[in-house]
Formats: sequence, C-alpha cells, structure tokens
Amino acid sequence: VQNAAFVASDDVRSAFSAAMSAMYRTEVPAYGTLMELVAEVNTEVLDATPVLRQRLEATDSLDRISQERHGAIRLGTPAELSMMRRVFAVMGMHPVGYYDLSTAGVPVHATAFRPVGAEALSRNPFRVFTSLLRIDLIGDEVLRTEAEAILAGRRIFTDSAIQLTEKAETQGGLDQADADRFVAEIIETFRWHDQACVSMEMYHRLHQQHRLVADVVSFKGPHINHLTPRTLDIDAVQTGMPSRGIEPKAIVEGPPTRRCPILLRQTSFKALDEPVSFKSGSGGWTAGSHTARFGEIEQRGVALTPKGRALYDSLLDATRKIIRPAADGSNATDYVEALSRTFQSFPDTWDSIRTAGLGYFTYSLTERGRQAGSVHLEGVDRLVADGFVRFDPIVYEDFLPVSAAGIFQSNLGDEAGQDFVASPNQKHFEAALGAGVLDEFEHYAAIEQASIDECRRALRGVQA
Ligand code: OOG
Ligand code: NI
Repeated sequence: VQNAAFVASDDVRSAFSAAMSAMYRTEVPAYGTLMELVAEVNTEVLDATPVLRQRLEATDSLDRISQERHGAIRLGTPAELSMMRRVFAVMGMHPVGYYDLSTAGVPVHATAFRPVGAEALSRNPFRVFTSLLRIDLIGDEVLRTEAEAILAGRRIFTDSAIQLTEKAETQGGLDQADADRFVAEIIETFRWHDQACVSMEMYHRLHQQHRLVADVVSFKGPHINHLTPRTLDIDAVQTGMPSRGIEPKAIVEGPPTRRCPILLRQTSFKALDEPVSFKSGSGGWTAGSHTARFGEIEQRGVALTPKGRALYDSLLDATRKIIRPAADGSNATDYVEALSRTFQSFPDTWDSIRTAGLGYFTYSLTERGRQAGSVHLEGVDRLVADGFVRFDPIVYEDFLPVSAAGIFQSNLGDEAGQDFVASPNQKHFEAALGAGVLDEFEHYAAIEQASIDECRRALRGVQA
C-alpha cells in the first residue's frame, strides 16, 4: 500500500508523459501537426461509429485515447539500462517483453517499459521502447574500444535524478514537491543536444559502422527519437499526412486493414536532418548534421494469445515470401494487396476471434446478468450465449519486432540493411537490465482471468 503522502506512480507517469509531449512539440513541430491530425481523425471515427464509442466508454478507455503515446530511446551501456529501469519503476513502468532487432540488421535489443495491470493501464498507458546498443556486434575492434570509452565517460542522468530515484526507492514513493522535481530532472535525460560529444571525424567512423552506433555514441544522452499518438483509424491519418506537409513511409507496418483490428499497426514520417555541431581540436565547433528524430502513429487492436500470435506470424511470413516491401515504396500497392489476401484466413469478427482462442478479452456482466435471480455458474461461453456476460477486446500494449525493424530501417535510410549474425541474447539483456523482463502473454491472460473471476463472484452474489 502506498503512503498517502506520496504521489501515486500513475500520476508521476502522467506528469512525465505530458512533459515529454510538451518538450517534443517544441523540438519537433511536425509532431504537433500530427497530434492535431490524429485528434481530428479520432473524433470523426467516434462520431461515425457509436458502437466503438460505447465500447470504449464501457471499458473505461475513452478518456485515455488522447493521452496515449509511446516513445523510444536507445541506450549505450548496461549501467544506463539498469538505472533507466529504476527510474521508470518510480513511474510504475516495468520491462515487458524482449525484442531482438539483430535479425533485421539493427544492432540493438530492447524491451518496453510500461505499466502493467488493467488499473494502471487505464490511468495512463505511456510506454517507452528502450533499446540497448549491441556493442559486441561492432566488428571493428579498434572502433569498438573507442566507442566503449566514450560511452563509459558520459553521464546521462543528472545527480538530482539519481538522488530522487534512490529516495523514492528507500521511502517507497515521492511527495508532490519531489515528484515535480523528479519529472523535471528526468526530462533532461531525454532532451535533444545539438552539440555532439565527439568530433566530426569520429562521428563519421561510427556512422560508417552503423547509423545507429553514431546516434547512440555521439551524444550526451539518449534523446527521445519519437513520440507516437494512438489513432483509431491509421489509414485515414496516413492518407491525411501529405496534405499537412508530412510525408509518411510507404506502407503501414503490421496487419492489414480489418474490421476487427488486431495487435498493432504503425506508420512513421522520415527522420529530420538536424543541425549539430561537432567538437573540433581547438576547443571550437564544426557545423554538421544528424538524422535521428522522426514521427510515428499507431493503431492498437486486440492482444493475441500465443495461438493467435503464431497465426499472425505465419501469415506475415507467408506474405513476405510472396513479396517483400521495398524500402523505396515502389511495390507498396502490391504488398498491401498480398497482405490483405493472406490475412483473409484470420477470423474477423470479435466472436470468432474469441471462440477460436486467438485473442484476449475481458468479461463483464450485462444488464441481464446484473438483474439475474439465480444463475448456474456455467463456463463463460455459456454465460455469454445466455446474455449474462459481455466481452470486450483487451488492447495490445506491446510492440512487434518485424514492425519495429521496419520503423528503424525507414529512418536509417535505405542502405541501412546490414548483415549481423542474428543472435538474440535475452540472458545478456536481462543481466544488463538487472532484472527479468515480464512475459506479455501471462500478463494478458491474467487480466482476462481476473475479469472472469469477477463475473463469477458477482453472479454467485446474485444467487445467494
Ligand atoms: C525504436 C523503433 C521501435 C516501434 O514503435 O516499433 C518502435 C527506435 O527507432 O529506436 O518504436
Ligand atoms: Ni515507435
């Protein structure tokens, strides 16, 4: 139980997410434009689809739509990652899932820090996709040693940020004044720096190894590289982007357009080329530029069970055997066509997804259930069929490795597809993190089960 004098971790997270959004809006104006477009589209969708509005109202998530966003950072060392875990924990964000991007030619592995549990998620689902550079994948040994030395010398957290995190850990929370300071100090870690901490020459060597290596090693801190609002109709936003002067990537990542959205669909606009000054020998600066920050939007659908996820993976795989989306977008129409065709074998009504055991749902009593005099505690399917219980899809709160790779790549430039030996290494990642990552499936299954138990309790109460 949290001490009443302390600010709830959900509230610290909300304050942090709002502060990040305000900062990114001033740093990357196109983000503000995108936010406006998303808000407009969401209002249109809700007006045109009363059923969706009712569902979101009933499941308590209508208010949160406009607040929803995720961000991403890339860290350089195990020490940075484990400190980041402690910082996020103060905000009720915990590492969920392991993502290996080395298979896609991106030398990082990652987790998502996010709230867990239905209650915390409905308060504010803000999450941060957090990558750790796989320095072991830098082939050039000399460069690797230099990069390690540079990273070892930087401090990405302010002293106060560390002190306040320690204070929160010992006390079990922060009072309002400390929580405000904590958010202000933590924001510093995510800020953009237009002065690199390396020379132009070093930057180019790092860049030649991989753009991502340059992005991580050349700067004082892990600038937030995108913040992503959630839309209820990603196709509408994708189509609307050019008229606002924003050029989206050619295809939407993830599943195709469907009546019942599953998992996650994402699209992004290309990273900006931003002015950066590099250290020069004489203590002065040389003008240059760096490309890192971009914009992204997402549409979230139902969380899939392992069975549903296996079907999703196999259909995505089957599509990519027919056609691979080209980086320049030249075969985008054909790809989307093939994707839609292949995914026809994925059921597309909520009930068929549910009865086939492909997705996770929460269950709650209907009006009839609440009024019922005596109900036999049948299986939940029976209770649904008899109209005592309704079901609603559980939103997928995580990420997709193939999509993430597509997002990384579209922003690294077309030449970025590089070959690393694919070597997922969850054990190393967790050692760096200083903790295990949570299993996303277990988490959704627990939310589903809790809702079923709750229905049963309520119905039993009615019976007595
Ligand atoms: C992270 C890319 C992954 C997503 O939405 O899949 C991601 C990065 O570019 O650092 O954010
Ligand atoms: Ni993203």
